[in-house]
Amino acid sequence: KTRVFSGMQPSGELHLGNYVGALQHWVARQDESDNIFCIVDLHALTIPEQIDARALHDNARKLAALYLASGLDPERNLIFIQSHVREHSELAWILNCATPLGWLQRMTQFKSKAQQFESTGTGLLIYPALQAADILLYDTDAVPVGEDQRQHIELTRDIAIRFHRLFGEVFKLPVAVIPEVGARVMGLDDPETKMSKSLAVTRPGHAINLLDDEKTIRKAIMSAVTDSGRETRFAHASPGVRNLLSIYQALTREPMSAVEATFAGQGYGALKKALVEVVWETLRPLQARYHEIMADRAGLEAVLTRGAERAREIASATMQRVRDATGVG
Ligand code: AQP
Repeated sequence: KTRVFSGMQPSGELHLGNYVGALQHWVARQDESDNIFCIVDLHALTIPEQIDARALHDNARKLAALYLASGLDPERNLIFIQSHVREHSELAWILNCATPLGWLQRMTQFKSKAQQFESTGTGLLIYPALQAADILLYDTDAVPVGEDQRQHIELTRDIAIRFHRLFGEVFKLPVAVIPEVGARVMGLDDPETKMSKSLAVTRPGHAINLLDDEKTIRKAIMSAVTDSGRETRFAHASPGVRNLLSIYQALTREPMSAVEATFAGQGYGALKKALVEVVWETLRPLQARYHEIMADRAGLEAVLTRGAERAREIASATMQRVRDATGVG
């Protein structure tokens, strides 16, 4: 079976972009592959100014609960917290040594995040090598992610290839799997900017969080930026309208032509109202399951402990191959 690996940072609540671009697809395809889904808490440390120890610890559990509440079955998917498996940090160091500095400095996510903060930690720069370690440890074939991660997965392949040239073949080369619809959900308040966790903190109306109540969702969608026309065909719509149509299409899984037929000749008010309904129909049951899961913290910890044990078995075998190839250990 194809080995699938992906993860998310516990750096705040998940938003609809994370769900539509990644999580929804993990759930939909969970029977097709051998799946490993990680909560990448070490990655959240890359912006240390934003870290509160208790909140990070809690957010990792909340993110695990959101994975389960979205429909990932812990029996069919290996779910664990990255820092519980020490091999991630160990392999990251070795991959850092094999990664030319220029490759990391070229990453668009690094460039844009480095601009947002007064001082930049080294972790922000070398984050993609840790991500490469996450993926390569598990002999991953496919990494289902949103469009913004395409460059990092390509870098993962390049790092593996360079490692192979230096030390010999050890890793499987993974490919990014990016959905056709909803791979880049844009901010509702600004359709030129990607919907993002960090912007959602300071800009109400930018994102819809998976745990938002109906009123907040309605307000964000009804005030989403559109234009003064009535164009609801994908190819001709303005960026704001296209964003709403794409979210609608991703959540209903209707073909583009059916979505266009539904809204043909209607104003944007009708599209927004329909979208509020579709989003709430998706999130209401998800939230109910989330609260049930969070009420059974022992059950959740058990899933994560079991996940880490199974992950460690795979990761330690790969690390042994890396130690043999490099001569450390
Ligand atoms: N706007 C988006 N549209 C579609 N997919 C998206 N993803 C993120 N934003 C969008 C995908 O969600 C997964 C989450 O990965 P992450 O936790 O590493 O998220 P991130 O890229 O750091 O998320 P944010 O929200 O954009 O956070 P900040 O503000 O910190 O940069 C990935 O598969 C990602 O592609």
